[in-house]
Parts: sequence; structure tokens; C-alpha cells
Amino acid sequence: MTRRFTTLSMTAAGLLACAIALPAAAQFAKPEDAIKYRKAAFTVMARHFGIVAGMANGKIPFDAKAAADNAEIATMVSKLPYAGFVEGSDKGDTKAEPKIWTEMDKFRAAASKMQDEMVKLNVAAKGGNIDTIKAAVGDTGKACKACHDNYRKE
Ligand code: ASC
Repeated sequence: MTRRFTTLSMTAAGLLACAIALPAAAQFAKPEDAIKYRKAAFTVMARHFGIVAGMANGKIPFDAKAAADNAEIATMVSKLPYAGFVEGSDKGDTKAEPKIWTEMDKFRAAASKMQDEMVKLNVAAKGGNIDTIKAAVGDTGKACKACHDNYRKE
């Protein structure tokens, strides 16, 4: 095999792998799968945010390393749920308000706000100052709540 052919076929194989992997990550076979996915992501995010929030409000003993580790995970996972709000997933086992799909830009902006606050919480948690963490937990919680008030059914 010539070197040129090898390079070409490796490039082709790489592109093919991406073409297969990308849609697999971005799509769901059924709306119900998307609903399950986003709920799972919210559950994991809430678990790890909740540990930091628990430390901020004194329900869990403050441990700077645990706060930083959990904030890091919550921040990472905060990127995930929104891929699950696909067309057709307004119906089913979900508390999502149907208006999400008629005002998707506003919904995305609210999601983005939460993600930004989570990034700030992550920075605060790495800093290890409990008062700064408390303030950031408050701001992040407000962003969670704003979205729940507008876009989650009781
Ligand atoms: C949490 C959690 C949420 C938010 C929200 C803030 O710990 O699980 O969904 O905070 O309750 O108002």
C-alpha cells in the first residue's frame, strides 16, 4: 500500500467513524428515549448540585474537596439534558411544559443561564471559600427555579 493511499483510507475511516458517532449521540430512536435521557441527566445533576447546596446551607458538613468534585460533575452534566428536548418529546412520561417547543429560544436561554451559573459555582467551589460557594449556590438555585417555574408542570 502506498503511503498516500494509507493516509487517505485512514482519513476516510476517521470520517466514517464520526459520521456514525455524531448522529448516535445527537438522536434518539423514540421520543420516550429522549425523555428518559434528559430526566436521567437532570437526576444526576441534581444529585451533585444538591451535595454542594447541602454544604452551603449547613445540612452536610463542609468538605472543600467534595464540594469541588461535586460542583465539577454538576457543571459537566448541566450540558447534557437539553439534547433530550427533541421534537415530539412534549408528550409522554414528562413534566415538561409543551410551551418549551413553541418558545425554544427562551427555553434555551434559561438553560444557558443555569449552565453559566453552574460554571461560576464550579469556580467558587474550586476556590474553597464557603461564603463564595453559598452565594453561587443561591444564584444557581435561582436559575434552576426560574426554569422550573416557567417550563415544568407541578
Ligand atoms: C436543587 C434541585 C433543584 C434546584 C431547585 C432550586 O437542589 O434539585 O431542582 O435545587 O430546587 O430552586
